[in-house]
Amino acid sequence: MDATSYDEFGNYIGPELASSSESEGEESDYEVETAAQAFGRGSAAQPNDSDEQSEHSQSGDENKGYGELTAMARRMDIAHTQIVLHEDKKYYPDAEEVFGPGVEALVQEEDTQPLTEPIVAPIKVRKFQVDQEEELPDTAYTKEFLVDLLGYPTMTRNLAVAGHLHHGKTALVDLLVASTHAWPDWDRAAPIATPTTKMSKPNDKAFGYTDVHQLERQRGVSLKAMPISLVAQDTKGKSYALNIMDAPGHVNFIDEVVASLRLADGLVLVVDAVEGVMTSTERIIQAAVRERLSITLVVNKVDRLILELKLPPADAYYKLKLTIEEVNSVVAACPLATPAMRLSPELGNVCFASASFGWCFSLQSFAKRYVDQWAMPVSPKELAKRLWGDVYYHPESRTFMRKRAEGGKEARRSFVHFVLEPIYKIFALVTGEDEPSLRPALEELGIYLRKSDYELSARSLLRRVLCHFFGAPTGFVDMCSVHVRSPVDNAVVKTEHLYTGSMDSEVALAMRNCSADGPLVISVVKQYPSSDASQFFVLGRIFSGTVTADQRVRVLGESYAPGDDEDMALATVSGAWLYCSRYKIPVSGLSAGSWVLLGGVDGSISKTATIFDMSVPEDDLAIIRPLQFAAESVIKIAVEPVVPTELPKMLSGLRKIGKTYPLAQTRVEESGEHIILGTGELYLDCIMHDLRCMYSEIEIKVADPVVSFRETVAETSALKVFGDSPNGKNRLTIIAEPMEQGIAEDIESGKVTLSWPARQVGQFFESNYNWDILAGRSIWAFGPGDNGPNMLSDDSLPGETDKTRLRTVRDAVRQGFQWAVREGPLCDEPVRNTRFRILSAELADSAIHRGGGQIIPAARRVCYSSFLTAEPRLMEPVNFVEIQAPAACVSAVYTVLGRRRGHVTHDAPKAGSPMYMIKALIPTIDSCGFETDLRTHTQGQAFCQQYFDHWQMVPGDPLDKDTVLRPLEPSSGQQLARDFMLKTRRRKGLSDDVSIDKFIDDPELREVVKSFQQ
Ligand SMILES: Nc1nc2c(ncn2[C@@H]2O[C@H](COP(=O)(O)OP(=O)(O)O)[C@@H](O)[C@H]2O)c(=O)[nH]1
Ligand SMILES: [Mg+2]
Repeated sequence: MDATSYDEFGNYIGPELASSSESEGEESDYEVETAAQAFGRGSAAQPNDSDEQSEHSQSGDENKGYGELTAMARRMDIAHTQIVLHEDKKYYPDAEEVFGPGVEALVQEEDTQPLTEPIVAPIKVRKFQVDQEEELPDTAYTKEFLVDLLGYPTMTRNLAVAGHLHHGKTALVDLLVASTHAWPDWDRAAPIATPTTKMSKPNDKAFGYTDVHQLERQRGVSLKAMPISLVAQDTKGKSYALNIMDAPGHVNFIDEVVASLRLADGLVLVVDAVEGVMTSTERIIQAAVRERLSITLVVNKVDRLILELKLPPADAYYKLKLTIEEVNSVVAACPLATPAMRLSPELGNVCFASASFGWCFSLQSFAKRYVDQWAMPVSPKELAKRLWGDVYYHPESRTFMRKRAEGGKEARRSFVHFVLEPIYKIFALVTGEDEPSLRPALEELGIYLRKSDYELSARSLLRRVLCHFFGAPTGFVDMCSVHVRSPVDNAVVKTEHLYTGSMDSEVALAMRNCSADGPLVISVVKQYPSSDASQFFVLGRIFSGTVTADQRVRVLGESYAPGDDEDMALATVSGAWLYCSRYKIPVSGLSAGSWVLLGGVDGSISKTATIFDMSVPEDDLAIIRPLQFAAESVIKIAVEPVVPTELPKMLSGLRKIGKTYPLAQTRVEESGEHIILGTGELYLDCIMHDLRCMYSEIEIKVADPVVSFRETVAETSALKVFGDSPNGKNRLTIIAEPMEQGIAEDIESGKVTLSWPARQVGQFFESNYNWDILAGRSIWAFGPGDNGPNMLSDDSLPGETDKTRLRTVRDAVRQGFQWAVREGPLCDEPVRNTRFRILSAELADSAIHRGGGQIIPAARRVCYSSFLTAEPRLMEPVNFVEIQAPAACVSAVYTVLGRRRGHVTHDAPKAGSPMYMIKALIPTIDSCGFETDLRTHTQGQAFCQQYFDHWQMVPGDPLDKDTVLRPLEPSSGQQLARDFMLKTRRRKGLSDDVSIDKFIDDPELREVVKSFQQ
């Protein structure tokens, strides 16, 4: 055996080739090739002429790998002529040689992975949205047509469907979906009656095309505003693209309603024909008027008048009219409302519906039926005008008249005769007759049903008949197309109302024209998680320009201001879709006037944002105003992971909660507690569900809910309190006093702001609060923030104080004030309704001794000490409660309220319904669990909705040390203030008592203050 024919592993390699220098080169070439192939780098085997060349190429960058290979090949070549020590022998290439530099090879001697952890983790299917459709469903139109139609803003309508809880908003949207989508479940399911207890709706799978969150299904109540875009035809057969937002009705979720209104051009208000206008309906109307939207009305559940209340048609007319008038009176009471906003069926801005029975009509669409069926020689519009109000039809003369009786004969109201009676007849027919007599009657009406249809339950059959009778909801489309402005027509109003930048810029101009070719501006108001909650999509309205996938954009957050671009990020749009709740239609681009769902841009967005494309110069950037809520988050819970090491998971979950709940706030208290603030129990409950199940998947401990408090003063400071700066060279004297009633609310609602010129501010307080003009002008700041309900004013006298010098430290004093009012001295809660007046100031001569470091802490301490000498008090939030209950339960309602410090402000029967309406006030801290309590005491017959209404002073002096608090006993009356303060302080990790010594250095002053306090 020739040893040279074999390599060191014993593999046959053939006889050695000639050993001239040239052939040596060839040989190494050959080996390079095999080696390269062996290492999976076939491409590295380029023709190579000589050794030298390969030597050179070692230094070249792109040939580096190749050079390495050559070197190795040579090593291998030398290997069998050289003596290599055992420990230096290298049989296998190492990881770096195989996979390239930077690769680490891990050799684990023992199994370090715990047994509980699978070696190959199974793929977890996370799905938090029900009934998501993977493929696009069949629709009566093609998706391309919908997207094309959206390119014509005049043919688009953006609508927000809102109203009180369970008045049938989702059912109305379902009706529109059912008339345009293939949705077998809807046809199959029977319409169900309105349940008596509102939250216990049976789990009816077919309903709620827009209710896709798991909790929405379980509880039968919408929790998130969900959009859907579809094409629908009006009575003339003209197609419109409708972008519809189905907003939740529960008062806790008013934030979702506000977000929907921001996207829309018109409100479709849904009101239950039996329950009528409720307080939350009023709040929605006010919000819509504030957002400058057109308002249209759908009176839903008309079937309840017939089936439940069994009203005769003439009375049903009055009930419907009453409901419409109730809405009108609320609209008229809004400060910005105009007479043109009046709602009335003959104007075309009111529809009647019974969404669960599948119909919705306007007078025009009903009139068109008559005109078409009897070939009448009038236009439907003319006929419709005569179908409402005090117009009577005289069958003998076949005329409409304003007079009721003529020639001794009583005529019937035209609405009753032409609209209600036919509907009543169908109801009577279908519920009263059997198939043999029913079939010919229906066929006379042009309704041909299948044999199997007659075997359905009465309700399903009724719905099928009514669906056939009324057809598609063309009347609804008529109403929206005429009475809701198109995005183009509404662009000027929307831009002027919302855009914070200059109205003359090119961007503003494009927005006002709703121009598809202008610079891209999108207002993002909502974020939706993907169905496995791993990423977020943002939903926004395009104000101008066209958005396309892969576009590079600037995302401005809420705190962006010109010159402060910290809250600005660059992002690339990863995809654009039309969002239809259960499916998403991918689009290559969408232009001004539509709504769009974007991926890839949510990274920097916490609540709302404004998106610009890169073509807009930085000087022109300005944000679209953040959402303004009439509500406040006052209930708070503290959360903590059960396993402390899982804190980071919880924090990232909390961030996601902030993204998806517009009004939720999360923050960390000084004690390290993580706090979530929400508007109510249901709101917080949903947050906790999402946090635990969707966003963090860890166990979380929750503390009992508490409320936020406010600190305030009841009197003017008992004496002038002064305080020195740390270097002792500056002295400020400040007193605190309560503000007149109403000022705090005016500041908060923006009725007065310090961005006005001083003269205007002076005039405001002069005319509204009888201040002298100088007092108004001397206001230095509101706080906390720009519109906080406290005030700092400079009331020093020019004789006593060097005003010019004082003005130099104005900013520092302001900062001290802001700091003080953000966290008050009683229990670190914000201060409210307090005015701090600077009476005098002695300041150091040289500027260096009166810098911010000296003045800010001094100002803060003096604010505190003046506050503590002015009878400090605690304020608590109070909820407004609206309770609907049958008359028999009213006394039980009073009992439950009485036990929770609540009191009734209004109690009366609701006209035209068997219910009583009770309005009451209840402290928020006692309102947790109120709803459950009420249900148990009234056997589930009473239903309540409550929301934050105002701040109210807690009885008692929080600093009164004589108050005795017994552990484990509820405090009452005058003890409450101290009880609340101590508990809050303990929770926050503060010492039990507020010592005034901390804020006053001067021993004499301290003695005086103490003597005052005793
Ligand atoms: N009788 C009757 N019940 C209805 C009608 N529309 C909706 N409902 C019922 O009212 C309840 C609430 O409806 P839903 O659409 O979820 O209310 P939303 O809270 O306004 O979205 C459901 O049980 C529906 O079946 C209607 O026209 N007539
Ligand atoms: Mg709903």
